[in-house]
Amino acid sequence: MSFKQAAARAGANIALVKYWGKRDQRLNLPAAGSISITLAGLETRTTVTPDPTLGADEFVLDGVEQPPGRVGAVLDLVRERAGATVACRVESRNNFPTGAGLASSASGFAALVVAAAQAFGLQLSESELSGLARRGSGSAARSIFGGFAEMDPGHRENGVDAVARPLLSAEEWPLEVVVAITDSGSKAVGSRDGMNHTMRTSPYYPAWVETVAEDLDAARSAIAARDFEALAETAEHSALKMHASMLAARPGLVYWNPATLACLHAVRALRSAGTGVFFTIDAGPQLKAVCLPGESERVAGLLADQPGVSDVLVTGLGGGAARAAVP
Ligand code: 2P0
Repeated sequence: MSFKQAAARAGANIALVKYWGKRDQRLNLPAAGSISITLAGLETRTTVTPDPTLGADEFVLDGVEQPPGRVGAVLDLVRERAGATVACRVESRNNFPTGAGLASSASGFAALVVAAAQAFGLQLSESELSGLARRGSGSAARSIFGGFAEMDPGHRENGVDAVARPLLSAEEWPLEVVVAITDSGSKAVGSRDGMNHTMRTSPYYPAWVETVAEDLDAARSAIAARDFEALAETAEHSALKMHASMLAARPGLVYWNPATLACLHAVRALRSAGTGVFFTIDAGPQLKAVCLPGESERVAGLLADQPGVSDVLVTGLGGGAARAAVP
């Protein structure tokens, strides 16, 4: 069995039609599909070093040793395919704050599977990489692809059809993204716990799951037609509907803070006044504003002025997960 050190990079992604809930916990199969954009400027770089002298996997995130947890579980899947048993050291760096609703697990697991597959000499299709990334984190399946990507929930019990696919490249519709940072600390309830709590206790969860398919159809059509207004309407609806399902959980999950809400109203006012921008909010307090090309500077200026906003990040859409030079 041959193995070698390998590295990869992957961009974070932001869902425009949200993923919130699972149909299978063990295989991490989503209850419904989702559609996202992959970002250029927020990325994870990961190096996988197989090392026969290690007794167990090691995982270092942003210079801090972590329990290998799900990283080790995904490495097990890669090793199983490769017929290997050697332990690995995994070193990962995010160029954005970890754990604050900026989906570091998405870019993290996408980069991990690309690097690990290469480290163990596996030639995997993007679809296979997407399925492997999903086992680490559902949203990571989408970060294998650049631009606009759609996650299919699949129907098979073994989950082989629960993978993402590309819809449109970044170059074909180069939207811009402004992230308003309203709190850079780690979130109180992680996505996985939050979605499981919502599934168990929210009376609105069944309605959420039942209505995702129509949002996917609308978003897919809007993306194909480059219809920004239609995409804006669908994406804001999906985000607010997801948060409504969380708010109705017991106890309710409230990821927003006053600055999140100030940004939401600012974005709505801008769009009413003719600027091509819409908001989305994930399982954290940051607000993400998606803009037509050329609008992000103005949007960033306005969001930076909202009370409680500590920073704004401006970026565009980027490519899919890819091998990188070993640092
Ligand atoms: C999304 N989020 O579609 C949604 C919106 C957060 C809010 O995907 O349990 O960390 O690892 O599959 O991928 C976050 O969920 O959850 C997420 P797991 P993940 O982007």
